[in-house]
Amino acid sequence: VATAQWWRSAVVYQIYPRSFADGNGDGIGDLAGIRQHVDHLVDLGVDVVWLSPVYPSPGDDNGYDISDYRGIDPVFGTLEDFDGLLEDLHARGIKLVMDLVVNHTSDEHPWFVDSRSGRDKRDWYIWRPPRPGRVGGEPGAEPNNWSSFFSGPAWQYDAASGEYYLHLFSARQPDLNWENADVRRAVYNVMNWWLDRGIDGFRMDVINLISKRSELPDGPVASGRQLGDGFPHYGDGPRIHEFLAEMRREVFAGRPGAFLTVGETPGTTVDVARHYTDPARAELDMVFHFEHVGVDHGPSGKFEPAPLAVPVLLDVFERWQTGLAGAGWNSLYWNNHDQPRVVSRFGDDGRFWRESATALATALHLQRGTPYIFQGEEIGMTNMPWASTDELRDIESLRYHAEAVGSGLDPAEALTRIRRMGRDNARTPMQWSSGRNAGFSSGTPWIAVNPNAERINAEAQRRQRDSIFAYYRELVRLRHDLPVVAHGNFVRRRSPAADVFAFSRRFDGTELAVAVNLSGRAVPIAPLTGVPVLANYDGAGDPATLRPWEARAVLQH
Ligand code: ISL
Ligand code: CA
Repeated sequence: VATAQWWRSAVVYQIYPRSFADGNGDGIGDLAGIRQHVDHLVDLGVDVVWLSPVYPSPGDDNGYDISDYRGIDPVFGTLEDFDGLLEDLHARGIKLVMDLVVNHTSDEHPWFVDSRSGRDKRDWYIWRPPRPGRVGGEPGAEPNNWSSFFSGPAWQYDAASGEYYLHLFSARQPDLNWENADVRRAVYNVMNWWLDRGIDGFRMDVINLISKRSELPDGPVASGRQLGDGFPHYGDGPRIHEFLAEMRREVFAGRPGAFLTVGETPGTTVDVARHYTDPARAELDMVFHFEHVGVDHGPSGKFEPAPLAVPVLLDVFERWQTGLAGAGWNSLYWNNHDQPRVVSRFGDDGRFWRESATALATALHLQRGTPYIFQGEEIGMTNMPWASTDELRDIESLRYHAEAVGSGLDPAEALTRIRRMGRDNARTPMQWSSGRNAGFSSGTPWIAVNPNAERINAEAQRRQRDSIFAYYRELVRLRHDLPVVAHGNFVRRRSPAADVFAFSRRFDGTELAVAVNLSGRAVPIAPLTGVPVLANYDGAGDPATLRPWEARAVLQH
């Protein structure tokens, strides 16, 4: 296996810096805090850290609105602190991947300030006049009907010029115009600047949205909705493969080292993802697709409740595993800073908390692909029992609440939906200990600490043999130690029970067989034959039955 694909046997750990560890007591996580917890990453055994944005930012979307691509926001520290963190990680054999947010900038970025004032960089963003016959600024005068990901139209009127600018996310996140070669060159310069500083790659925010159809046509309007869906005109857009190949040439070609590029690609399909990740095409190493985290979304979006059907989830996994076999590579994730906590979402964070967290981890980590662990997932952190909107910080949830209540939804129901799906569930402080503020900060945390920190925390689990943390450590070790986990093919096994995920992996004469019960009931299985390598229950149990949320893996030579 080519060393160029070193990430096949790697596990990535995502740090959301604002919520990881606060080094200076101002209530906000920072680089100094991360440096105090490198041992935790070493214990877990991860190979790579993906660091969510730490660049200067007004903070409209917690750092995903960047006003300077070549600096560190003072709230997180300094460039010296950053270099120190990079050195600490490298000294322990851990690589560092930065977040690259270049579909849009902050409205305070000097490029946009220049563009808005109509100077040289006007064409660096996407400006359009009002719809013909309409007066700019009036409802419905937007250049097209696209909605923003954060509610409302994707256009902001600028009275000074009489034009609108496009923002797929908040109005404070104007979209860059990738049609302009100067924009592309400026982005590649930023990437080269960070790589020259020693980092090991990039996670690329909504990278499959950067190429818009220049005519910007109206999108389809779902029944009962006002605004349209622009995705067909900007998702996996017309020049996306060209741009990614150009980026690869301008940034990575000829650069010595072992890098990782992972694209965040909402809405992409298996067929397009095979193109993105086929090594022969030299675009991206892997992408995050969203199909498995969309299975419990209702027709009107993520906040509309829809029950999980486990067989649907498993079919999604199977389709991506087989679809990217041969050429291409999967990223494997349950959680990130945008998703609710998986043990609460697809597991059982009450009675079967430990069993379901470890079962879900097994189902993911033993697939073919590169697993990502989001901070706190390795200790089974749960969703937060948000008591009121005052506790919420996320722009998406707050906008959703205002819009939904504005159109007649009961405020209590809106909050219930946010409690289930809101992004702040992922952003409560990392639970280091049972102490004050869960050991996250000596000050007042910027967002509430989950009251269950007393019971669920890293300090306790690092001491326990049968903790969720110990189990994740074992999963990481298996990927490192067993070539079949890193390189084996994937074959789904039919199972007598619909809620069982059964599959095998084969490599070089070795077969790994896996069976995971994704339900809280005992279910029948076809017995696995081989040497047990992993189990989340003590004692063998009945070979033909999986206990609630039981996971087993065996090896045959
Ligand atoms: O969580 C979502 C809203 O339902 C996703 O659609 C999310 O907005 C989308 O995955 C893009 O996410 C990325 O870009 C956003 C940022 O808010 C997210 O935190 C980031 O991961 C804009 O930069
Ligand atoms: Ca701080």
